[in-house]
Amino acid sequence: MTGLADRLRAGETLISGWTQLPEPLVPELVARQGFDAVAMDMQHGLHDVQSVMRSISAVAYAGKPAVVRIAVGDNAMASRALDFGAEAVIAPMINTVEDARALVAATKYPPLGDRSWGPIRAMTVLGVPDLPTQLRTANQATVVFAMVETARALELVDEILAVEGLDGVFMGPSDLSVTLSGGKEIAATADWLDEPIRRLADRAKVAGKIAGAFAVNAARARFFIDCGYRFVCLGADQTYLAEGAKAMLAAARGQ
Ligand code: 3PY
Ligand code: MG
Repeated sequence: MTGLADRLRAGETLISGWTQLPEPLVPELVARQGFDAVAMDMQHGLHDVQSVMRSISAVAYAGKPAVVRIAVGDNAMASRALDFGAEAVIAPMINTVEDARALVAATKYPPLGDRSWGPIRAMTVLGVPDLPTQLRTANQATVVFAMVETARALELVDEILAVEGLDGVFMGPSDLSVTLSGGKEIAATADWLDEPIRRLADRAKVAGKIAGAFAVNAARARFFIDCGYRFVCLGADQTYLAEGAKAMLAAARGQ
């Protein structure tokens, strides 16, 4: 199986599932529904270190790459997620060049960063044959996304994109709506976000980096893809469950 990084670097557009429930059977089930990858959310989701470690294995068992969104500033966890076998890390609220540099330092081996050595579990999950291969390939085989989801980050987008070793930026439309409206609105699908959303994809393209985004629904996923986003995370496990249950029940009631 070609890895997530290779597919994204080759220019493919991928749609990932998103999970928040701290139970490895859920990401495995999501992985088997045809998504290109599955993300575990440690920022707003209920995942913890144990559930992420076990979920990465469950997603690998389903033949898909695992992605982890860490909590704000938790670069130690970013490094651990890669050591557990995650192929990509999404870091929220990257608002300064220093935030982006610290993220790269934790997630890339020298000379790009200071990632500490200890990848035995990752090598087992990903089938890396030996230590020299891991050292030679890991920086290129892992994708590190900085979330650009605030007014502050948008102002610095070119500088953040220029940080060496950072593979891409990732749009968080909810936080963007809250910060751009000065705390007056939460509106992940509002029309007035379209311009900054398009701008982020355009700036990433100019910088030669990958643009990712979180889509609250399928229509929004289509919009992000049309804007040039190539790693789109769609919905979340709690929504899949709730909407599937409601639709099935309504159909059974003839509604
Ligand atoms: C946002 O929309 O702010 C996100 O972080 C998506 O998960
Ligand atoms: Mg956010």
